[in-house]
Amino acid sequence: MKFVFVTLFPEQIQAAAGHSMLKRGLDAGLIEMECVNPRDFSMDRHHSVDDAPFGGGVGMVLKPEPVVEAIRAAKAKAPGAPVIAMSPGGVTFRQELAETWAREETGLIFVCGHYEGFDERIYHWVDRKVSIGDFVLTGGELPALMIMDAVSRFVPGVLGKLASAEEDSFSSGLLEYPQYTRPVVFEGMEVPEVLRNGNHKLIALWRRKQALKATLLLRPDMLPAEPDKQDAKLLKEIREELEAD
Ligand code: 4GO
Repeated sequence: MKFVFVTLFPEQIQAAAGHSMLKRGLDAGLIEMECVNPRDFSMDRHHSVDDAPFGGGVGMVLKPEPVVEAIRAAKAKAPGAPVIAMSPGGVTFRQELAETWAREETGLIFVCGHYEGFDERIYHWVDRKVSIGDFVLTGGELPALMIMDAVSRFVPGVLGKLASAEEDSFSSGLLEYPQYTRPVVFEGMEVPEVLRNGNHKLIALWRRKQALKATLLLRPDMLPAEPDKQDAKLLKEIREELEAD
């Protein structure tokens, strides 16, 4: 999977990709990353990439010529890859989209804006606008990096041999159950007995119940509309226990 960033700040991308799992994935060649800087395609004397908005108003707008030339260069580096503009007005990015892109695409091109955004005409070269949530940032780099991270977790090998992105929260449709490691007692708080007795059936049941409980309390919108028999029983128990508290 190749990620190409159209960005005025390639150092920000390089810095974020130089650690932990992404670094390992890049070093192993499982994922690739490249940056294309619109400033390198600016033809005027000062290499300017922005200009004042027509019609007046505050701030600066990114000029179309250097951005579109940078998108063309990015397309040459990742043929067939969708061109994604990071924008608070785009469709909200979700786990399912991360999974789909990892499965179906060989590359992704992220177009990262700054200042007051792009000249509207660049969107002729963009396949879709994507947002990571309902808030405005100073640039599209952080959202694009988050998407690269979420997609990379689904690229085989990036998480390592044993871990699997399909098994974790959101992909399973529920929030994560609580995890514990040593020590058994920390500051008076004990690891639940069931996790220490080696009964794998009971452990699986306890984890399912905790995942349902976390989802009920924090993201009830994510609960299955028609739970199976076991989930229905666990949810009934959880509701009764919460009422007793
Ligand atoms: C994306 C880009 C927020 C998001 C952005 C988001 N802010 N919620 N800012 O995904 C053009 C100028 C957009 C700065 C960019």
